[in-house]
Amino acid sequence: KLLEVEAISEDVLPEDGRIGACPLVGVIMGSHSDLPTMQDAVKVLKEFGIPHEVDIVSAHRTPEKLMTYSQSAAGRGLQVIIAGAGGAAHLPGMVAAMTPIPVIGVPIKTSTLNGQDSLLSIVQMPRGVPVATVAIGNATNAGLLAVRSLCASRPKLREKMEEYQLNMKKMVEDVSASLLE
Ligand code: RP5
Repeated sequence: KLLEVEAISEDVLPEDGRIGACPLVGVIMGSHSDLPTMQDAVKVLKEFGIPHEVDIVSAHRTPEKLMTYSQSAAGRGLQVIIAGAGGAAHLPGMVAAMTPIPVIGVPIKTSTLNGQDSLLSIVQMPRGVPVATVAIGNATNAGLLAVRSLCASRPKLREKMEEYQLNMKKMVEDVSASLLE
């Protein structure tokens, strides 16, 4: 079963502690075949202790579910949706059309056009209906972007993100130093 709700970490609670144990981020994808890519977003959310849910929602194969999911997302407490799709990748855009919360689109790499089809389908949204599109296959950045968007009202989470960035910087510096040895 793909739908999962992780336990809430105290780090992600806003100052007033309003939010209960409901997922803050929804990770959805057009097909089970997108899961290996989308797992990277889930991994980031787990690392930062963000309560999240994962599900398959297809714009073309399960249109009714797409509508129910998108229209109920904000009311259920979701604050960001990460949507991955490949080929004629209409899922992120259609979700964005039916929810007021931010949608991050992940273009899935395809075998025929290397994901350029997915990228263009997701990124070329009309004015008024934004989808924040990450690079082809880069679900890690989608996860990080979701965490960053939750940081504004969560100081402890912001600290964790700053720590993540410092670690990354240190790793690059260490590699540079080892090259000079
Ligand atoms: C899209 O079609 C999915 O997002 C997936 O990337 C692609 C192929 O789906 P499958 O035929 O592998 O289920 O809707």
